[in-house]
Order: sequence, then structure tokens, then C-alpha cells
Amino acid sequence: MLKYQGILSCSGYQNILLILLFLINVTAFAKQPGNPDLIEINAPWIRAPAPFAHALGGFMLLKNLSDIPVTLVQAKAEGFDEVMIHKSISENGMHRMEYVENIVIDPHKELRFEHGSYHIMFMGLHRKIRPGDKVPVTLIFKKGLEKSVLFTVRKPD
Ligand SMILES: [Cu+2]
Repeated sequence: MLKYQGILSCSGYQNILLILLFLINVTAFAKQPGNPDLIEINAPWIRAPAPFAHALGGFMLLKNLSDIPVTLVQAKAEGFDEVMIHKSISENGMHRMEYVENIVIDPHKELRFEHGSYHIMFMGLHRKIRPGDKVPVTLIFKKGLEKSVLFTVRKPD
């Protein structure tokens, strides 16, 4: 009993503390959520629908101003059957779109979502949307990071 107390009150206790501190640091690093303020979304817009269009493309410039990579995994918006991240691909004169599971944006890099490349696909409109409308969209990144932005509906330049 005495021996046990001795270990606990001297080096043993300190070691436990050190190990705990170490674990807390490791956990904090692994779960580092990033800072949504360090993700910048420039000029988000949705292509105004042509008559009878049921899928619309959304575009933006996404900047990662932070010191860690951020991974976009999903986009969400009310008023559509489904919202997905897509990439347009041209191969041998054929155009197609691919579902993108995630996109990593390295620290201090930017990624342009534009016609013929990455875009957000809004499918199955529940109501009419017109040029000038604002559509709230939540961009979801890994590690629980979220960014809400208003996309403006407009005709292409
Ligand atoms: Cu698409």
C-alpha cells in the first residue's frame, strides 16, 4: 500500500499527466476542424434555368486561406431532389459528368467551379427559380467543417 502510494505521488502521477496531455494534443490535432472563416467562396452563382430544365449548374471560386488542406465532401440545399458535386469531362469529343466524392483543396490554394469542370449540380427543382433569386447552400467539408453561402441565380455572362 505504501509502495503504491509512493509511485502514485512521485513519478507515476507525473507520467500519467504527461500521457494525458500528450493524448489530448494528439486528439486535438487529429480532429482539428479548421476554420470556416478561412474558406472563402467568391461569386457563387447558379445558372438560371432554361424552360423545362430540371438540373442546374452552380459555380464559384473556392479559396482555402488556411494552413491545412480542406476536403469538400458534399453540398446541400433545400428545394431540390438532390444536390451533388460533379465534374464535367471531355473525352474523344464526348462530354459527360462524373459524381465527385471529395475534393481536396491544399493550403493557400483555390479551385474554380466553372462550366466544363467542377460544378455543383442542383437536380429536381421543387419550385420555379428566377434570375436574381438567392439560394442558400451549405458546403460540407471533412472534420465537421461547414460553410453556408448564398448562390445568386443569373444568366451566364
Ligand atoms: Cu453535373
